[in-house]
Amino acid sequence: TTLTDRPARARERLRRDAARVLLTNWTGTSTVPSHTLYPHQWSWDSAFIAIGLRHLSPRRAQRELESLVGAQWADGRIPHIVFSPRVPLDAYFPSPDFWRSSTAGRAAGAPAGTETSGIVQPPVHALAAALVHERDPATSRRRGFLERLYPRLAAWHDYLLRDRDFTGHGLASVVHPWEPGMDNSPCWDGPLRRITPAPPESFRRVDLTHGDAAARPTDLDYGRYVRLAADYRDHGYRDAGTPHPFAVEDPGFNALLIASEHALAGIAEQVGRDPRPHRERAEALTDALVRHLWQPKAGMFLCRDVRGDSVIEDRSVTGLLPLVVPSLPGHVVDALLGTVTGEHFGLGTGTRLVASYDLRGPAFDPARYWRGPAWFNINWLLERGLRLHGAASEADALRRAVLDAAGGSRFAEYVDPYTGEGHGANRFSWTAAVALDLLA
Ligand code: 2M8
Repeated sequence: TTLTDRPARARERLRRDAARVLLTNWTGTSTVPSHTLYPHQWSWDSAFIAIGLRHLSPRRAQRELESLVGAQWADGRIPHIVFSPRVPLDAYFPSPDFWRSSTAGRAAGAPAGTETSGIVQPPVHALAAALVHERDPATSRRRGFLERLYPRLAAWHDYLLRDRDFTGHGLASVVHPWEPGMDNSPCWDGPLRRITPAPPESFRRVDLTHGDAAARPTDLDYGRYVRLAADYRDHGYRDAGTPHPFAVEDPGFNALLIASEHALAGIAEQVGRDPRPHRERAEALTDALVRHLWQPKAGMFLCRDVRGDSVIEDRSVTGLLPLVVPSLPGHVVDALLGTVTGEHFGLGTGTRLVASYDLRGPAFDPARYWRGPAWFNINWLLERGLRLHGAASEADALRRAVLDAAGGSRFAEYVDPYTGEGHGANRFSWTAAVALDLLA
C-alpha cells in the first residue's frame, strides 16, 4: 500500500459498509430506517434513502419513492409512516391500531388497503425524485417514473398550501412535533406547554426497549405527542375541523417545500408539462419565508408559534435549512453563512458537524435526540446549501466530517456534535444513504 491509495481504500470500505446497511434494511418494497427502532417506512427517511440508493440501484430508489406515494391520501397528504402489515403491532408505538387511518381517516381520503399515520413530514420528496431520475434517466423513462410521480407530488404540495396555511402567509404549518421531523426540539417546548398530556398509563413506549431513555424524548413529551395525534384522529384528520392547538410555521419544513417546488418545475419539464406555476409558487414561498420567518437580529430564520402569534426565540438548525433555497436575498445568505460558523452553531471551530440546536442555548444537550446532537440528513442538506451559495471550502470540510462521523459511528442515527460519538440506533438508513451520496 502506498500513502496515496489508502484514502481510496478507506472510501471504498465506507462505500461497501454503507451499501450493506441499505441492503439489510431493504424489505422488498422499501427501506426501514432501522429494523429495531423504526421497523416501518418513514416519509422523509425514504426521500433521503432514495437519494443514496440511486447509486446502488436506481430502480430500487424509484421503488422506494413509488411505494411511499402509493400510500398517499386522496387529499394529497403523504403520511409520515406507512405501516408494514408483516410487522407485529407491538414493534412500534404508535401502531396502526392507534392511528386507525383506514377507518378514522376515510373522510380525509386515507387509503383503504394500507395502514398509515395521519400526520406528515418535511416535503423533500420532489427533490429526491429529481435526483433519482438524474442518476439514470433511461431506466426512469422506461419505467415512466416521473410521469407517475409528478401528479402525486403536485397534489402533495397542493395539500400543504391549501389545508395547512393557517395564517394566510402562504406558508405551511406543522400540527404535531413529529411533523417537522425534529420531535423534541426545544422550539416546541413553549407551544407544547398548552397541551394536556395523555395519561402515562394510556400508552406504552416501545422506543425505550431499543433506545437509551437519556437520549430519547421524555415521558411528558410523549404524553403530549399522543394527545395531539389522538385529537387529530378523533377529528377525522380533517384540518378544517381540528382545533390544532399546536401549530407552527417551521422554516426548515417550508424551505424543503421550496426546494421541492423548484425540483417539481424540472420534473414538469421532463414530462411535458408547464413548469411555470411551480417556479412562481417557489418564488412566492421564498418571499413569504423571508417576510415572515427571517429574523435579522438572530442572523437566521426562527419558527413562528401560530397559536401564540409569536416568534419562537430558540435557535434550531431548522432555521439554517433555508440555505437549500436557491433565490434567497444576498444579505440573508451572508448572515446565514455567518451563523453556521458563528458562536451558536460553531461549525469548524468547536464542532465537527452542525448541531441540531444552539450550542449556547439553555436547553442544549449533546446526546438528547433533537436537542443538540448532529443529524446526518440535516448535515447533508447544509452541505448542499453551502455549495449552492458558493461556500465551497466549508462544504468540502463538512462533507469530510460527515463521512468520518458516519463511518466512525457505524452509521449512527445521531452523534454528539463535538466528539462524533454515536447515539440512538446504529446501521441507520439515512446515515448510510447520505454517506453514499457524498462519496459518489
Ligand atoms: C424520529 O421520529 C419518530 C416519529 O416519527 C420517532 O421518534 O418514533 C425522528 O427522528 C424523525 O425525524 C424520523 O423520521 C423518524 C424515523 O427515522 O424517527
